[in-house]
Parts: sequence; structure tokens; C-alpha cells
Amino acid sequence: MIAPESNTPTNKTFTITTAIDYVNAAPHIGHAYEKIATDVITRYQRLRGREAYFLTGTDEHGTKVQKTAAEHGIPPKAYTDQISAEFKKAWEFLNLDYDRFIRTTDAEHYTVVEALWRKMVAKGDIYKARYTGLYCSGCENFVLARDLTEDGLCPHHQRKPDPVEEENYFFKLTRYKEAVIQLIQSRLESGNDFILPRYRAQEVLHLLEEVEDISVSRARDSVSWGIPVPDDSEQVIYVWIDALSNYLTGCGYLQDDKLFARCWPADVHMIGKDILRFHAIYWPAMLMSVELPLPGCVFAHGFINLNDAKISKSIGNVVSPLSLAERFELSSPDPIRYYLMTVTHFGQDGNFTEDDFKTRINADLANNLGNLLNRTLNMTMKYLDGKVPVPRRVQRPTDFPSFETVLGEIESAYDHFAFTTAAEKILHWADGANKLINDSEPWNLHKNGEHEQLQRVLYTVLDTLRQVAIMLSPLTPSLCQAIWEQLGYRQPLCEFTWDDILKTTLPEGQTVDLQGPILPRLESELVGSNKKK
Ligand code: ME8
Ligand code: MG
Repeated sequence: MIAPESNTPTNKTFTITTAIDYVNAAPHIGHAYEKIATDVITRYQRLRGREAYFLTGTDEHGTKVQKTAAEHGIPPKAYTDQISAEFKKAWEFLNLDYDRFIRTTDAEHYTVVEALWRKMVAKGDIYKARYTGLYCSGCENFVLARDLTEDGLCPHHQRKPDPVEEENYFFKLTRYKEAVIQLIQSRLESGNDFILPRYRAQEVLHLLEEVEDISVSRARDSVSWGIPVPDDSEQVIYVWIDALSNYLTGCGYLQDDKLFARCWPADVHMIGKDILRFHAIYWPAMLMSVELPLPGCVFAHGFINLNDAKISKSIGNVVSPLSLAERFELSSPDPIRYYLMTVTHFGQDGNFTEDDFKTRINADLANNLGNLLNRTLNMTMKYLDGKVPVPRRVQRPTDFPSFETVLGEIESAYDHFAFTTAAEKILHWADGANKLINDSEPWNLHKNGEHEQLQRVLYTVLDTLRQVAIMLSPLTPSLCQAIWEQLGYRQPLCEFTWDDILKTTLPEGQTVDLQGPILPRLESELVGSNKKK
């Protein structure tokens, strides 16, 4: 399904982008979900030895942000500075290793959007007409009466859309309709899908049947917070044209030709399922209009709900990653990273509950993996003076799948963004080491003077922990670094590669460094308004 290598020349940087978040409110775990997934993919690519470029940022113009800033009684730029900084702070805590954080209020982004607009004009794709219709500022989208509820509300925001009647600019989307259909269909046929998960392609093809030209500007009297239309100061560029263009600005377009050549086209646009239409229809059409290469794929992930309810400001059940960390007294983001990436099969909707969070982190990480490390290091201290023994593994039963096979399955899972499967298989591999300890009873081997077998068992388990630390590191980088240090490494884990899993072993004689648990068991509970009913 996903073969990033196949879209582009092999020495091209692997480029992955996230949606840029509206800054009308602080980040919540739904926003975090998408950014963590992107970070995991980036880290995995780097571990595989590939250069990767990870772009994220904030979407700062438009009606919604303008209104919220006004409600706070501050100028929009001052407001967006504040909220954008909150996003950055949350991403820092979550250990997101991005390369650029773009803000649509960045000066160079204005230059890019203006240039793209002029190109579309020169192409004959922009024309002025009278627009009469409805606009939902929650969606930042023009909506049709037939898409509303019986009471005339936007189904996503439960709000009445605003009537709009104004002269504005249109983009000739219809001119690219056939080409976009062709793009999606030919990629489906070749197996190099443009839309992922694959089952979402039909939904887009269906939308394409009814596509019309789209309004791409607003009268400045109604929306003032945005990039002005070049040569027409009475009009402001539609926020989605502005927002989608971030991918080009963020890859260095018109600023850094070398970077742009290396990074464009993006291999993956990671987005939520609610904004697929913009990315799978408008975006390729815009790129065709300005004659720039098309991205590898658009991956639409599912939504994270909280206690089975949609996360929304109006419901009041917004949980921010930082507040979650605070309530569970987390010193590392890894429980949040691990839980969100394994809460459901990536692509589908997932449900966050505090009980499940606690239960699974304690079971998978604190108990299963944490105890394995702890008991192994304790025995290494006690029986082997804390030193890694001769690299000799215990013979595995012949009916067991080989590690090469398991490793291949884990690679494939990461390649297909199947994080749940990757984690399951890695932890299953670790479990095998737990089982080996239980079955071989090293304490009895020691007691009976079976020294060689004792060394073999402990070596096997220690080296399994080494493998697990590398394999799990895209998901839980700090936790794996902690395992790494306790295994006695001085050189940081991030300086090792995926190939080291098979090519190297734990060095004989290396002194392990037994410390406290890598992850304390989670005890606290969410309190207050978010408490499960
Ligand atoms: O749509 N679970 O911004 P946004 C999972 N600015 N993902 C979620 C989510 C949830 N509960 N809630 C939101 C915008 N998201 C535009 C994007 S891109 C050129 C412009 C995801 O702040 C959502 O699907 O409403 C989207 O991918 C991202 O968070 C930002 O949403
Ligand atoms: Mg949204």
C-alpha cells in the first residue's frame, strides 16, 4: 500500500507534512494524534537511514481565528502568536522532531501565496463572479443547503452557516476535474495509491462527480484577516488556498531552491478524514494549475474521540496533551505517544478513555517491558557481575518463526503505518524473552552451576532488549533511550540504525547500568469535568 520509495527517486528526501492547525483554540489530543503519527513515520524513515523532512505548523488566517481574536479583545496577530506558541510548547513536550514549523503569518508565506495566485491568474484559472451562498466558519467552507441538517445547521458544528452574497474570485476547479479523477484512478490501478487508506478513494471520486468552480476569495469587509488578493485590496484570499500553499512554503519554494528540489514533492500529506476533500481535490488541482509536481499520497487518518464523544469546545471535553501529562504526572510523553498510536488501527477512529490509557500503559510498558528489563539487569548484576556475557544465544525451537521473519513483519507494519501491529509484534518479541526467563529459571541455573547455559539465557534476553529498544524507538524514543542506557550504552540510541538490529550485537563485557523503573506505573486519574460519566 505505502511504498514511499516507489514515488520518487531514491535519493530524494522523504517529505511528510501534517495539517496545519487552526489557532482558534489550544491543541488537544486529536491534534496531537496526527502529529505523533507523523513523528513516528519520520523517526522510522531516519532509523532506516533515509533523510526525512517533517513539516508542521499553524493555520492562522480566516474567519474563525478573526472571530476568536475579537472575542478575546486582542488583535489577530497578537492572538495567533500566543496560541501558535502553545502548539509549539505541546509539540516540544511530545518530542516531535520536526524540521520546520510554518505559520501562515510568516512573511515568506505571503510571498509564496501571492506568487501562486498570480500564476493561477496567468493560467486563466481565476475569474470574478457574484457569489451567493452559505459559509460555515467552523468548516471555513462554503456549504450547500443540501448538506445541512433539517434545522439548517452545519452537521459538523451544529451552527447556522452565514449567508454570503458578494462579488469574489473563483478558481476553475472544473477545468481540472477530469485530470484529478484520472490521477486517483490511475494510481489506484497501479497500486501506488494517491488516497490512503484505499477505501477512502471512492468517497472522493463520488465528490468529484459534482464538483463546481470554487470561490477563492472573500470581500475584505466580511473577512479582513488574511492575505490580500494581489492587485485587488478589496479582496482577501480564501483561507484554504492560503493554508494548502503552506506545503510549498514549508518546503522552501521561492526561498531555498536546493531545499525545494530535495523535498518537493511531499511523499505523504498526513491529514484527518474531515479535510480529505481539500487535499485530494483542491490541492492537486491547484498544483496542476501552477504546474508543480504532485505529492505521493494523502493519508486521511481517523478521529480520536474522548469517552465515545467527539472532542469539541462546545461539548467542553477538550483534553490537552500537557494537561494529561500533568494529571498523570508523566515525566515523558511516551505513554501518550504509545497509547495514541495503538488505540486503534491507524486510519480508523479511536476512543480515548483514562481507564484504558492507564491499564494499557501499565500492562504493556510498565509491567511487560519494564519488568523484563528490571529482572534481567538484576540477574546480570547478581550472577554476572553486571557484565554482558559472551554473545551466544539460546537455540530457539525450530518451529518458531525466525527473528528475520518477525523483523520483516515489523518493517512492513511501519511501512504501512500500521502502528498497532508494529507495537504488538515488538512487544510479543519481548514477551518471548520473558517466557525464556520463566522457562529456563536462571536462578536455578546459577544454583546448579550451569554457568554456560545461564550466560546464554541472559545474553539472549539482554540482546532481545537491545533489539526491542531500536525497534520501538520511533514510537517511544525516550523510553527506549532509557533502556539503552541501562543496557550500558554511552552512545545515544539515535546514532544507531535499523540495520544494527541484525548486524550488531550487545558488546561482550559492557557493564549494564541498573536504575529505577523506566516507567513508573500510572496511578492518578483524570478528575473534574473530564471524569468518565
Ligand atoms: O482543518 N482526532 O485545522 P484543524 C484526530 N487548518 N484528528 C483530529 C481531531 C480529532 N479529534 N480533531 C482535529 C484544519 N483533528 C485546517 C487544516 S491543512 C492545509 C489546513 C485533525 O485545527 C484534523 O483532522 O481543524 C486536521 O487534520 C488537524 O487536526 C487540524 O485540524
Ligand atoms: Mg477542524
